[in-house]
Amino acid sequence: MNTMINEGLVAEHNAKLQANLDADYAALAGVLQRRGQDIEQLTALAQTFAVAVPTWGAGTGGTRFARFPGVGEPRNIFEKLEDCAVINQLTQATPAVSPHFPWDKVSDTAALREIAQGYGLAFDAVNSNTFQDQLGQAHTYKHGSLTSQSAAVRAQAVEHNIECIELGRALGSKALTVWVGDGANFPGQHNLRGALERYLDSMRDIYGALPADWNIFIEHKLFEPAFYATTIADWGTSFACATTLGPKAKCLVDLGHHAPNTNIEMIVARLAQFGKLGGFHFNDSKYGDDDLDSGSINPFQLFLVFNELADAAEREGSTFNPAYMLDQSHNVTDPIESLMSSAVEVQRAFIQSALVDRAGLRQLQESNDVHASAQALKQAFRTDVSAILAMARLRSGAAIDPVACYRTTGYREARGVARPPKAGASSSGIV
Ligand SMILES: [Mn+2]
Repeated sequence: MNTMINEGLVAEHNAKLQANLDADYAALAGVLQRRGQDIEQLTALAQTFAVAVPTWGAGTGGTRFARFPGVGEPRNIFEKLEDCAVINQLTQATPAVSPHFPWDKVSDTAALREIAQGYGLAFDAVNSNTFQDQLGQAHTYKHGSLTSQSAAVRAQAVEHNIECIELGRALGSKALTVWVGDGANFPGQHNLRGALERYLDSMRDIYGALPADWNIFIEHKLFEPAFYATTIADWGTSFACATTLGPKAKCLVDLGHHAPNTNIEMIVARLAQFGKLGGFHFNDSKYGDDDLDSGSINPFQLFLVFNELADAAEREGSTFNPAYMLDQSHNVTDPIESLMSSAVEVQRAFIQSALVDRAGLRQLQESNDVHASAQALKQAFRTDVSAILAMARLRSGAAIDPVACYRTTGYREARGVARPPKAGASSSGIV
């Protein structure tokens, strides 16, 4: 396998930190043993965790005000794959990438797949983009795409999504994520029901082009760029559309796409209950669709989401398999550092949720012991599982401390030389 980081550097890093890790691991093993939990099982579970990295996350995102490019940013999909390979090499938690078209479109898709495989990377859900115009495009999306009043615009948007499916097939992907910014900025701008009817008509055409073993994920978003009424604004609309379209259509939950204080874990429980939870875009936020690093603002919410996922997994068994993807915008950090630490934070919530004694919690709930029920979750959330995550990485050949290791490699500085800024190159595209 091709590695972007010299394996000797990773081994050197791990050798320096291993004695401390062994001590921390032994101490945590003792704490967990007193609770009747086996640390080895948890470490093995942590080694199975995987979350996909979005190709657009490898570059600096920027805001609507400005974009401040970082040093040695990737300028195309091949360079994005190099960075994704670094992230997976040092965390062993991100074995797949989620591409976004048309940015990641290349002339030889088979060659792209081979290069990714060379790094040990697969392709997760593909993402379409009808929220901005591309050079040479026949019709503008200024007034909508899948919901446009114009049949020609809708046809163009449908055709793009079908092309994404074809590209995804060639890459080995199994799902298409559709997010549209369609909606209205003013009351009266469009007919609220008519827009959703047109959306469903367009989506039926896309759904019809799905291979038998594919899913289509509907991503909702409360607002922006439509500030008055977004066509697919909430999980209820997403659920209704997914149900109308058929069994291959499922809902995608982006953690940043809800009103402040929304109980997202309850949405997760509802979608799981009715078999419509397709996947996640993990990120964090304080106010709106901030696209901040996962777990950086509200790690308890992330834990509670995974607590519902653990409950669903226990009920549904191996058929319950939602897609996990990061979806973040990195404006003031090195995207590689943000993506590595975010993958670890999502993995942390996954392991913390595994600490919950589910049978014990059910008993507490049945006996209406409210305080003890709440404490059962808090105890799991308060447990520092860092040593489990680090041991899982060590055993999988990754770095005990991914960011610290990355900083010893000089990778970013070397990319600064190898990737001089290119006029017109864009790596953004955050949904
Ligand atoms: Mn998203």
